[in-house]
Amino acid sequence: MHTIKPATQNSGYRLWIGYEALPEARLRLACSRLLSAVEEWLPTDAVCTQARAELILALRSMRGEEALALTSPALTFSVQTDACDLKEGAFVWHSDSEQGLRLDAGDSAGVLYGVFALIRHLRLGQSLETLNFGESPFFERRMLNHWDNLDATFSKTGELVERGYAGASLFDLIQGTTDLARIRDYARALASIGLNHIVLNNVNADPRILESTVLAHIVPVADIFRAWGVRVWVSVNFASPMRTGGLSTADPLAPEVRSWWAEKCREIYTLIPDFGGFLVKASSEGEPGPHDFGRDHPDGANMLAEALRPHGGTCIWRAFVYGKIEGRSGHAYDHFKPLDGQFADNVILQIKHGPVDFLPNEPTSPLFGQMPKTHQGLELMITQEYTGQQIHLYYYGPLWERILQFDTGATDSASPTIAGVTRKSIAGVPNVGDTANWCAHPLAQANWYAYGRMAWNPHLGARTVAEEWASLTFGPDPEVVRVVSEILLASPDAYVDYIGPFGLCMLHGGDHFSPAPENRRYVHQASPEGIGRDRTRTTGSGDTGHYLPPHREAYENPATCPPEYLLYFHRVPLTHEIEGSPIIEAIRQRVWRGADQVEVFIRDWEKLREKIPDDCFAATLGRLGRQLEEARRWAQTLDGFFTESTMG
Ligand code: GCV
Repeated sequence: MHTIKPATQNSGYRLWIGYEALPEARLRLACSRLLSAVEEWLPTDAVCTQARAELILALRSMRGEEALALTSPALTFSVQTDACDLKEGAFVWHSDSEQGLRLDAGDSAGVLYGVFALIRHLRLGQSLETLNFGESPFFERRMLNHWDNLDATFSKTGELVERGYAGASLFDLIQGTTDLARIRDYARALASIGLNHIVLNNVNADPRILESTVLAHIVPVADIFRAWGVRVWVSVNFASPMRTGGLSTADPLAPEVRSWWAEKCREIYTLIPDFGGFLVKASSEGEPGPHDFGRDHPDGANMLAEALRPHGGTCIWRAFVYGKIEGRSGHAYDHFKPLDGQFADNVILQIKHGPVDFLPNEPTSPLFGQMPKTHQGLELMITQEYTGQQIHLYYYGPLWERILQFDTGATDSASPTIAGVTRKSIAGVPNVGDTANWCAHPLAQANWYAYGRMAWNPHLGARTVAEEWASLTFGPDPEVVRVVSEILLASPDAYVDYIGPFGLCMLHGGDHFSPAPENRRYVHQASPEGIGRDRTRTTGSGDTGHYLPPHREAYENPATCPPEYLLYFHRVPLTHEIEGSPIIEAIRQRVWRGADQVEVFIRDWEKLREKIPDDCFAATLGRLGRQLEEARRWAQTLDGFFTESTMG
């Protein structure tokens, strides 16, 4: 099988939806036979119009140049958009090689997703004759939460996109000069992987987002997203009634505050009738919130929910709160669990995957599954704040697979996995910016793709998704698919090995990138007597007790605690054996093993020189080279630091 090597600059702009002629003649023929029937389809709304245009674009490209249509009769094609037994976004393809294809969907979005699925199946080499299949999205809201600042004046971290590593924001909502052509390409990419909600601005929210001029600038952006089945949201600043509304308070129980929000919602929904709602970070990391007025989280969330309710909107309230930094892992649990049952029905409590933050080497948050009377949502990072900032390669698929399928132990839920208890909503902080190839690191696109695919179907598995992405992005050459997906799949373990094995998390400096284990001694407590943080019930902070059985018992005992969380939950003596060596020796072996693995990635990537577009090949190689330097720096630092700190 051959791969055509496109030599275009910025080949990464096309993402996984740059269609080439299909390699197999029978598939090219099938595309050709279908095309004329699809051209006759007369859609009745904007979303189906996009679906039709996408299918025509794909069929024309995939059939290649030959006039194959001349040799075979055309197929028929029909679409039903109101199949009443199908839920929102769901679809079923019925195919008959003699006759043609029929697409049944629950709504227009289902038609669009059905079209993208058909194209994907054909590009992955499946034939039309076997295309009798249906799909239904798992999560109701499959969201992106942009952390884009309106401009640099509000940026706390000095970044236009907070924790963004791929250039500036795609939006310009203050001046209203957003590049709408690029937004169209962005919206198309989101639809191609089933994403259906987007929050445009940072949760550290600039109050100006609710000013009328800014709302007017959101309208054309929302119009584009709507045509691709994506609903727009904004993050709001809890003190907006004071900061932009001229009121003297933002107390959620004050009548004038409630009226202000109700009026603001009326204004928004007049402009954007399908507006999704508000995302809120409140009483967290210095952001204003109900606590400033002597109230609690439900008072704040329910007040916003009430203003949104008449319009069908939702309030997503974040559970990311912490008090004293050392007690951070237990804070959200202690605070929110007692509030179960107090949130309105159109509030979703959005919980980060980890109890500390988005760390790749911490356990899952114990809050999941423990608030049965509250809608819970899952928050993930696609951007790589703690996973190498798009300089290092870190494929999130394996971590997300583990999180989504983690059985919380909740006995009152029919589906007690984290995915099961957060079905209402999944959110990812995106890794894109205005850089030409979207994500800066060419292989970081795999994370964006994986997020959408796993939000659609959390049972897909990291390997399947990596292989799909590699094939759709670089073509079906088996060597390319194998090498790329093996590198992706090995990347998270390699990274965690050199930045903090066995649950040694947060060893980075304030930049969240470089090693600085001396900064937070409380997380590792390395000394000649031992290493690790005691979070047990018997002798430590008690965090193990936050989990439901069987995890509560498993985490409590070093013998049954999963090795990847050992030093997160336990302080062990230096003689503690793991992987056949005393703990410090095992740490040393792991950090160097991780760094060495990056050399393997480079050697493997080199094998693809002739098969990957030049710009993508070179950019990836450059980033892997930089990663190797950084990985060795990590290994050197941790090896030296832990050796020294534990010497008697
Ligand atoms: C948006 C971490 C990040 C902050 C982020 C915060 C949050 O602390 O470093 O940049 O702020 O999480 O999730 O609110």
